[in-house]
Order: sequence, then structure tokens, then C-alpha cells
Amino acid sequence: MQDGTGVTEPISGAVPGARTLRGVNQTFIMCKPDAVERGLVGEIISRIERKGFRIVRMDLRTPDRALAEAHYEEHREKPFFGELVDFLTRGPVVAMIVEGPDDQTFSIMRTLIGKTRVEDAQPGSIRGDFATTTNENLVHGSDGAESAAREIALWFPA
Ligand code: DAT
Ligand code: MG
Repeated sequence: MQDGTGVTEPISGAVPGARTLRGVNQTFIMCKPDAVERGLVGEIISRIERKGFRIVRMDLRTPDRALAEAHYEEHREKPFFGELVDFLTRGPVVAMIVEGPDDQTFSIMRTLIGKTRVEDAQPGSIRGDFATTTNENLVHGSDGAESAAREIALWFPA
């Protein structure tokens, strides 16, 4: 939400590189291949917009392995990493930059998406309403300002 002043300088203490403006925060959101395959992109985008967030960039593309591996870099050592990269590269995804209010953007968006483990994802959330597995869980959202800056730069290099 804009604060009405039209001021757009970075908030002091903001993560370097984060596209953080006064009153606005950008996060990286992605409808994963299962969402595209199942025809749930409209449903997901609709929930994001109805919540009051604004989509400012959007692109349908099939990521190559290098991009998928870089995106999930933090999970490189996990046993499910290979499967995760296979999944993300199997078809088109919808990559988006989404704007929301202040620092709450990340937590609000993560609540809208639902918890990672399928058994924890609450009904009412995207994963809670539509996913039945942890590995194919429809949507990705940055978990904080630092990840958002990294992921936006990765998917939408300037
Ligand atoms: P999130 O997507 O909620 O940020 P994460 O960053 O911990 O969750 O994991 C990235 C993705 O990896 C997640 O969306 C689904 C998959 N994943 C996580 N834990 C898993 C597990 N134990 N088995 C299989 N896939 C898993
Ligand atoms: Mg994550």
C-alpha cells in the first residue's frame, strides 16, 4: 500500500539489493508446473489479487536445470533436491513479481500459500485447498526480503 506521500527512497536498514520502497515490498511468486498442468493458474492469481497484492511482472516459461538449481540452491544437499529440480523443469511455470505492503508482504503471502508440509497446510490456503503432496505444492513464495531480492534478480535480471 502506498503511504500517500509518493516517496520512493529505500527504507533505511533495507536488505541491499532488495527492491524495497517506502510502503511497498516486492516478492517473487511462482505457479509451479503442477499449477499450470492442472489449470490452477487463474485460481492462484485471483487469490493474490483479491487479497490486495499487485502483480507487476509475469512470465510463462520453462526453466532449465541451471535456473531451477540456482532457485533452490539452499536445498542442494537435501535428499529431495534432484526430484525437486526434475519437477520444476518438467514444464512451464508462471514467474511473477508481486507487490504488497511493507515488511508484511512475505509473511502474508506465505500464509496465503500455506505451509510447506502437506499435512500442515491449512484449508483456506492455496496448498491447503489444492495440494495433496509436499513435493508438488503448486506455488512458491519468497520467505523474506533477502530471498526475494535474490530470486527476483535470478528470474528477472535487469
Ligand atoms: P517452501 O516452498 O514452503 O518455501 P522449502 O523452501 O522448505 O518450502 O522447500 C522447497 C520445496 O521443496 C517445497 O515447496 C517442496 C519441496 N520439499 C520440501 N521439503 C520436502 C520433503 N521433505 N520432501 C519432498 N519435497 C520437499
Ligand atoms: Mg522455500
